Amino acid sequence: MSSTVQQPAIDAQAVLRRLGIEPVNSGVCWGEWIANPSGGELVSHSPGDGSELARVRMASEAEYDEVVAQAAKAFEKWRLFPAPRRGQIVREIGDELRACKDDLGALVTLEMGKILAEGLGEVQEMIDVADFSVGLSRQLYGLTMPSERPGHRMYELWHPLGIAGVITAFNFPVAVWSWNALIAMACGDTVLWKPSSMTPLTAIAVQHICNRVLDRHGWKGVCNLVIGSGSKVGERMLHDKRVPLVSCTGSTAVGIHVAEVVGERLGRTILELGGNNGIVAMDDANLELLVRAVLFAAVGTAGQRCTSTRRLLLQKGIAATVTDRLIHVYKQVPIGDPLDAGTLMGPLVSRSAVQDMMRGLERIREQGGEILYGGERVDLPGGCYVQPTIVRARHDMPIVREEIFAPILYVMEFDNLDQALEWHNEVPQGLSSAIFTTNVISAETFLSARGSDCGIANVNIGTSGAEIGGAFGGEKETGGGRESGSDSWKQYMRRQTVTVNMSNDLPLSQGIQFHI
Ligand code: UN1
Repeated sequence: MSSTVQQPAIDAQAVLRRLGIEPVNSGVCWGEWIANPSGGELVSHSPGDGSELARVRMASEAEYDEVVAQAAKAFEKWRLFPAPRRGQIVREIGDELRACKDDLGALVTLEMGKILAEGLGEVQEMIDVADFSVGLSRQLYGLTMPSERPGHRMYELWHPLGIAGVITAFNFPVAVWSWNALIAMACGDTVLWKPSSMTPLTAIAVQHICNRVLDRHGWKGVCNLVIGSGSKVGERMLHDKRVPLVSCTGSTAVGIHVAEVVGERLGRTILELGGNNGIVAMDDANLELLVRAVLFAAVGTAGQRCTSTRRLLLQKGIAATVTDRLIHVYKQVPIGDPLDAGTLMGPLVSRSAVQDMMRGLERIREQGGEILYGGERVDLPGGCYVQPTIVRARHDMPIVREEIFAPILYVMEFDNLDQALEWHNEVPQGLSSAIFTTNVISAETFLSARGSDCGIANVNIGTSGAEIGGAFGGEKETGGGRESGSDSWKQYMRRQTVTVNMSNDLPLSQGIQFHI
């Protein structure tokens, strides 16, 4: 391990300025920023060095209501604006994102702590979603189906749904908004965003970008921002019948609450909750690829992706070699300022995240886990740095079933694929998974109905770093939601099944006769 303390290559103040961030900002906007909102003040700190970046005035319940009223009003018109023209507006948002990719990527790094390469990757993910969404705006296809009745025609129409509520987490502070918002916009919905209180500035920067584009076209109330406390603004959104869909990324505990409250009013939810992702590595795996993939998936984003690899199941023939190689590479991971191009692992998001990791490690030790590498804090400015950690674990340690949002990798040794599948699937979460093998039978078994039970299953690729074109999400306690690519768009629309009678008769379906 080498620790680096260097002057950041990027001027944080200049980045903030270029993105429209002031020392004190309104966090409430419906196209117009609400001046000096009254829901209290939030201070955004950089986990990279603990410094204050800026302050944000949060929404009170009354200001939340004002924004929702504007979003509802805008929906009345936006839903009638032709979808391909909505797509053009999304395209311009994509262009603006391209133009400010460096700054927005740097702000993600400054505010959340992921390394710059990953901050830039996150903005690229938004650009990719924008491109996808532009195409989608001309492809909101419904099926047609043959009617069983003579002289009848059946087909389905997809209509805009309403206001899409989007609750995002700190770890992907802008990409996850784009998965929802840019698709929802093409679908004709207006969007109400409640970002994590840990990353308000990235949200404000994105709102400025959207405002710029929407203003040019005379639209207000299409993209809306309400930064506020979960207990006030978040709860109000969950209970709000004007918001027919709430898409929430967060912990399983939060997701259960969202499902209960929104479900009670029969609103829709899209839930993207905890992951506890495993890689199964067979004796015949390409070990070069495996070690590189584990490094990115377990150490990348300091283990704070919902797709991070947390469990590495090694077949016994390669277990010792792979474990040794991993310890060797873990020792060389440069930890330090996430803005520094040489850094591979930045800080955790906050000091309380460091405490959670340390408490987790105590429980791991109590349950018989053996720390093979890491497990310590790293003394760098801000106090949010830790070592990436490898633990020799047993699959039946209770803590292995939990998601600890930190760079802790459990290594376990198995005998055969059947045992590996059993262990792989026995955790309550079901987001992402992978197998490393050069044997087609092992690979196909992993992908079969008795294989991985996750929403994402990869072969010879780690568990993180999914492309936007597929549907993203997982099963079991991950919540069942799907976002971003494939046909995820359907959740942001309402389906109308249409039957048209072009005859002069009234035949009934199922052959029913009903005459006087
Ligand atoms: C998340 O961690 O919430 O697949 C999202 C990935 C990224 C998205 C992660 N494309 O790792």
